[in-house]
Amino acid sequence: MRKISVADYFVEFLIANGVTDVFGYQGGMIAYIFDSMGKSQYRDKINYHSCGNEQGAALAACSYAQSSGKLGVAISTSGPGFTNMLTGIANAWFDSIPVLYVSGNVNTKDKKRTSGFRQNGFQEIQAAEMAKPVTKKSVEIELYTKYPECFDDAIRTAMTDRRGPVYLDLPINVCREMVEFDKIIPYVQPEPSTVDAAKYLAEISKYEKPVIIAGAGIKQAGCLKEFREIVDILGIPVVTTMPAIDVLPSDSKYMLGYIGGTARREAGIVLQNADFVLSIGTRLCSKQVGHNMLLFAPKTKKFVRVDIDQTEFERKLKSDEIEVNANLRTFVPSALAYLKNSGYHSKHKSWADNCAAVYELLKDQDMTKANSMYRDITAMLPDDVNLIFDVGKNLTYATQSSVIKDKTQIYFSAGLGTMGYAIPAALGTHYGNHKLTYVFAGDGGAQMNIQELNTIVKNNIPAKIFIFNNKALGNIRIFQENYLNNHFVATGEKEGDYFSCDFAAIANAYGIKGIKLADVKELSNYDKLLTNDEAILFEIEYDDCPAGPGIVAGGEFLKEGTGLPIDIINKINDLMK
Ligand SMILES: Cc1ncc(C[n+]2csc(CCOP(=O)(O)OP(=O)(O)O)c2C)c(N)n1
Ligand SMILES: [Mg+2]
Repeated sequence: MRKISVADYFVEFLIANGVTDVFGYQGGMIAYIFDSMGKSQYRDKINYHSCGNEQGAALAACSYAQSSGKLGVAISTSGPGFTNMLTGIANAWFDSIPVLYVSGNVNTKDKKRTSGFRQNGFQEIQAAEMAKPVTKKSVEIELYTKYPECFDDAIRTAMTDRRGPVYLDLPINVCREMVEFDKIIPYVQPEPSTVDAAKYLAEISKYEKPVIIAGAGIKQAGCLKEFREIVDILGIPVVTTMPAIDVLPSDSKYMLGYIGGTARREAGIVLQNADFVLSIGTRLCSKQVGHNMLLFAPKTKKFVRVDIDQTEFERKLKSDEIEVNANLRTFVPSALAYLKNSGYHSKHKSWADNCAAVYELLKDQDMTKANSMYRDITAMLPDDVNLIFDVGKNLTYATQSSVIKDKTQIYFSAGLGTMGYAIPAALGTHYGNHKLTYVFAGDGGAQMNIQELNTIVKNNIPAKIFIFNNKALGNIRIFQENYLNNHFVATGEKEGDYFSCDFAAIANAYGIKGIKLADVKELSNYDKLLTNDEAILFEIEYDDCPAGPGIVAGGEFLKEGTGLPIDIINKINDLMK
């Protein structure tokens, strides 16, 4: 039997579970945990990363988990430390990311509990209650809680089934308690129950225009390689959701881009003509499917939805949809085994070729200057890197036009859509998979967690950061154009009530080389800086431009929006017949 403090036990528990990185920020109520991580016996087994703000730490833990496949961990003090962290917790919740969030709290005897007054202990806050709606489990640890079981349950909950965050409220006196134990047994992922995918796959050959809708769950389940094999064997077009544009490289002949409100046209056109849809690894939120289900994939005769989370079927997309509640960790291998064992031969070459031809026809349509910038920059980047996007019109350009190479992975705040995600997320991907990370953000989003530039430079992280400075909250200006009669309030520097800044100068102040680019072509002068081991920030000032085609999900993708030449419309109509 060994006997150590709860704080030491917590650190040993993380180490036993393969956690090598913890993101956080100091404070009195979390000082015992930092103290333990700093002890010589743990120092070479676990790294703590002091961020500039708990929100940065909480978001870094998200991209760490996504890029490593491991549990993310972020820690903070009570009160404001916890409230700063809450945005990251919500991000992990909506994007199904397994992160353990821990914040300190006042002594258990000083908690206000159910009393009517606002606060008893200094910086006390009812964190567990606040975290409850955005976590799989939120636990207020009490004195004499069975601490080892509590930590085991936390990791199991975060990592099993549909993944997501767990929050632990860890009062300061609990950290000082002692735990007696023999050995820490690490969490082992249980095998999900098996599913027979054959009967759903066998259906495909009965239809003429089948399409796969692929979501980010494919990446989370770790079955990207098998998914790509399935696509090759089936030989049918794939449309993705916005967070899943990297499930196939951009140059795959089956890749048609993503669907939804900020998408380009090609995926929407193809989906509107599909007679069979297999949707896997996505909950298909309203941003992707629109609000009128009759307009979503309207010609579909069979719609198969595979989702790990039974509760998602409460939102019916089609009254006769086939609902398959399955973990892709078993569904995808089962589907692949069926295709291989049955010697499946694709019967859809001409349909797939026609869809690829639509893609080709539209490739240079709806391209704004900003779209071209994203296409040109990402084309210059090596394969097998991390691309992190922020939120705003810049995200639309990024997902519409980035060149995604074979092994490149993308990250952004999808469900929560939190500006300020991208810069701290570079910390997470760096420690998560040690691949080169490229950050793309707008001026508004970049300012929201700009303090993490300091964390990046002080930790010698070779993040390559691009700030697209249109001196405006461009995304909101679209809203003002469409719904508020061009009444631009608090969205543009030119109106004098929104303020951008000199990002290159700020980078220099933090100790990162900051370079202003008048034109993306100038990047070729800096090609070494794009791949070397130092951080760099490029600021690109440009005039705010539209984000085409501007068709809401469920709209008429061929006809609406910024408009297409009539000969292209006719050719596409012929191809989709
Ligand atoms: C934390 C947060 N606050 C506000 C918003 C609302 N919002 C969405 S996009 C956007 C504008 C983003 O501006 P910028 O980062 O400059 O990007 P741009 O649209 O100009 O490319 C705003 C304010 C948000 N998504 N997240
Ligand atoms: Mg902007």
